[in-house]
Amino acid sequence: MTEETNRRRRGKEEAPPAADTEATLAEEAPESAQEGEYETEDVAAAPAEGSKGDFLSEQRRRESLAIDVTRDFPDKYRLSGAMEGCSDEQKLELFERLVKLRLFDARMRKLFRQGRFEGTYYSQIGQEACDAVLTYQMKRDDFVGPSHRDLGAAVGKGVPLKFLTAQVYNRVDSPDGGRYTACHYWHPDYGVMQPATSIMMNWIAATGAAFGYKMLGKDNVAAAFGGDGATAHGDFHEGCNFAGVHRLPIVYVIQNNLWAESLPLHLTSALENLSDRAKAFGFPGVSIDGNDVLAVWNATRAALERARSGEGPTLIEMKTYRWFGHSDIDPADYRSDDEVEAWMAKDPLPRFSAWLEDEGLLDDETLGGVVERVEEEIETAVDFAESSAKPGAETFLSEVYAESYPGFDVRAGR
Ligand SMILES: Cc1ncc(C[n+]2csc(CCOP(=O)(O)OP(=O)(O)O)c2C)c(N)n1
Ligand SMILES: [Mg+2]
Repeated sequence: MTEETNRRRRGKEEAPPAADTEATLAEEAPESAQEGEYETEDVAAAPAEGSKGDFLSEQRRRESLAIDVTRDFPDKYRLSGAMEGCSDEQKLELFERLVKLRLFDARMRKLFRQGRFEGTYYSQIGQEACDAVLTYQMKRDDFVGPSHRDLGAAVGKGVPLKFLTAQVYNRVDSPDGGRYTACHYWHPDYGVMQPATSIMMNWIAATGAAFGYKMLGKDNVAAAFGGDGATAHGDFHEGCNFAGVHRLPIVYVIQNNLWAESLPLHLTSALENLSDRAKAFGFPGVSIDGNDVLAVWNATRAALERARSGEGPTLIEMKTYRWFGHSDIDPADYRSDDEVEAWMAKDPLPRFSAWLEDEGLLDDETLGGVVERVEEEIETAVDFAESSAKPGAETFLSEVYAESYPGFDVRAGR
């Protein structure tokens, strides 16, 4: 670390960061694993250059940095200012949700490498502030339309981790009964819809929910989340246009992480600020640092108030970055190491924790309590998911058709 790095915590140099957390997150193969069946630390013990071992050790390096939520960062990214209308209790509760997102994500990444669940895993690490800070402020019966990288949308709104873990594992205790792609997080009781595989379906659904609220005269609001790449999809434009015409109670969030799978932003849009797109729809657009919790809080709070008071939609572009591949089957070698490192230095969690320390709200003891509670919830959630059954083939068409399909016995599956 250079001189410009701030050092905030006593004994930081001596003590390895978040040692307890790392110990708990150590990769343990399940008891049932045959030798060689699951990844172990040995895979990366002596990597040859350019080998798979090299790649895995780099993944692990990033993961151990990610879970050190009070690590040092360049002074230029230090936060200052206020969180409008946010109580001290709320600031700490929000911090705990962000830590939960980070540690859960790191844990799921390891469990995926161990083969504990199938398919793939879409990591949100680096982008947590963009969705959780908004949905944390919503009422439980408000509507959230998340996308495929929006673990935070559900956790911010209070969905317990056990349901989300069962979703990743495709088990019957998932709200979808274990019949859908991993990381498409939702829970109907918390007003969070399940993202569809087709990008921006959620944008349209949230717009429809906002239209419904307006027609029924309710004071609810909706929020929709999408990526930079998704703003080139027709549904983005149709949804925004409709919301502008009818001044709907909705907050639209673009999480601009510079890439859509391997497609760079400059091949998606010629704009520098994607919030400029709002001009075409007749409502305000704003671009902010999506890794600055204070900026995200203040912008989303204002947009939610605007929506709830009947003034109409807002489009917020949050500039952010995913630390890992599009999903965990993507090595993301289309990005440069320098680009990744530059964004890792802007990690939203250490920036927010340093601000909380400056405000006198966070100390080592408080942090220890947060990490302990979060780790306990994660482990309980993993146990819950792993002991939940896999769905049987007979459930394949359950809840697909409202009534039986002509010529087909839905219950019998034939
Ligand atoms: C209509 C549609 N087209 C393509 C895909 C495949 N797909 C899934 S995610 C994705 C990239 C989305 O990029 P972006 O909107 O920037 O979100 P990010 O993954 O970066 O969070 C693509 C192309 C899809 N699911 N639906
Ligand atoms: Mg993107």
